[in-house]
Amino acid sequence: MSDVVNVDYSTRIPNNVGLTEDRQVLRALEGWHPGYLSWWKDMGPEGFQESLVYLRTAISVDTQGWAKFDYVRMPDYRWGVLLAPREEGRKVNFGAHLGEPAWQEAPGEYRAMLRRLIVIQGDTEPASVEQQRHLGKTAPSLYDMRNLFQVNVEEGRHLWAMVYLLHKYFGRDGREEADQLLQRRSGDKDKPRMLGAFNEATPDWLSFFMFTFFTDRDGKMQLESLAQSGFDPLSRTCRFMLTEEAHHMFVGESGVGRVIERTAQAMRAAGVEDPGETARVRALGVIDLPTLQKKLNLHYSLSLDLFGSEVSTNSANFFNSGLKGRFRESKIADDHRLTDATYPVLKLVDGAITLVDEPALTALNMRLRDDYTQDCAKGVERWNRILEKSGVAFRLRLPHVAFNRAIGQFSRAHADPDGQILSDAQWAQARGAHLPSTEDGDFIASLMAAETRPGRFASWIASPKAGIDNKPGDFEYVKIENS
Ligand code: BYC
Repeated sequence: MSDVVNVDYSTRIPNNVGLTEDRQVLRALEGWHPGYLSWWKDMGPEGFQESLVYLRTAISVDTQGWAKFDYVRMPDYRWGVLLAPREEGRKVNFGAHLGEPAWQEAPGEYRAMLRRLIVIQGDTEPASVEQQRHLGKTAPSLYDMRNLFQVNVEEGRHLWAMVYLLHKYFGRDGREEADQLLQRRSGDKDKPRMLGAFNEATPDWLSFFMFTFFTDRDGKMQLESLAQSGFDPLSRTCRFMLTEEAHHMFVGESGVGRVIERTAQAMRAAGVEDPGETARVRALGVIDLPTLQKKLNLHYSLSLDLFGSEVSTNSANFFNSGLKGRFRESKIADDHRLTDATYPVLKLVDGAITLVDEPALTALNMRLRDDYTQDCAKGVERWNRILEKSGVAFRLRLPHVAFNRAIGQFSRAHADPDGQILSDAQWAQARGAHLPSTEDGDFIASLMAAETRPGRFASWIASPKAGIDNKPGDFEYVKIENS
């Protein structure tokens, strides 16, 4: 464990924001660091804190520095403050301030709104670490264990990224918010994390892979939108976070893909043709495809809730004020003000799901959610190609956006995965067919036994196509005996 009293912070925190000369912020971060480490110890990965993990550490944002691989004990990981390089002459690219120089300080009139956006983004990062803290003990391989820990330390770094902005640009209330980010806890009754999906459990590795596919992808969409921000330090921070985020989604997509591949292999080898014969498939020690679909339904619908209400004045204000743009705003060919534009929004009208044109400004959450759905659909297609190649007669699909929602238009109704509105009684009956039941969870849990021999994988998941950092198949990604 590092000696937090005598840490040389100017070298300890890799940064490209001139921390050594910025005494005030350096002191604020020094003050925050012990609390962070104690949070990491209490709420970070359970066990393995003294193990040597083959991790990628970002020490600068250039191609040489952003992916340095080496063995590191997680508490000694160098959580850096790294922003994408400043673009000379960058402007506000959308909203009422379109064309004005981007802000290098928090704009006074939007300070509270901006702080809230940063705090919400910051809150999700430690939340996901808390949700995943038990998983190390049941890792299906050292390769997967290493990927879990990589995701965890980087979510920690993303928290640092937001805390830096709070300390640097928001003075005393920023410091208070930074402290509170270490106080809330995922799933806690009294001090929950801010957004719904971040208070759900991540009970097993299939959930972890689904989470990194679906929920980290919400992260990607939100970060892409914040990367457009007229508040330049937020934009630069998010741009660099996105480079790390790509690996998280790779972990999710390839993780689920490997589960599918293994199930298909086992079914073929045993001559099981009907994917609906779940008992026979489960007896092979793999996860049956209908259960996989249920997990997908759950994680997709929880992640849709993270986009907020379809029609939202908050989202209009975020955009108008130049703080949060659309997905890849600068590549969209329109006026970037949206004062007269409309956007079709799916709404519940007289009990029926109907497309209604709404002012584009208030429909920005819906638009981002649509972009997200398209991005998810491409991944699902790639999963289905694995099934197709294996000759298994089953296809995964995204459920309708009205399915299982707790936020927005459809939180007031029940719908099945096809978007048929159901009565309470119909939903009570149908629920078990579309969402994981306790029994499904118990079955998955029964497969979750750790496989810690280098190069070996649990029965329910195929090996990856390539190692991390081009390492060979039997590479010891985590040296557990060091614990
Ligand atoms: N749960 O106008 P509304 C990531 C609240 S993930 C609970 O509908 P708005 C990551 C909302 O706060 C990306 N509450 O929505 C992934 C508001 O409360 P107040 C995280 C919710 O504000 C994996 C009220 O309901 N980043 O990075 O337009 C691992 C009415 O809100 C929820 C961001 O989200 C919910 N699901 O949009 C690690 C970006 N949804 O103000 C990391 C920053 C809404 O009335 N956040 N509410 O008290 C935002 O842009 C927006 O706040 C939201 C909501 C898109 C979240």
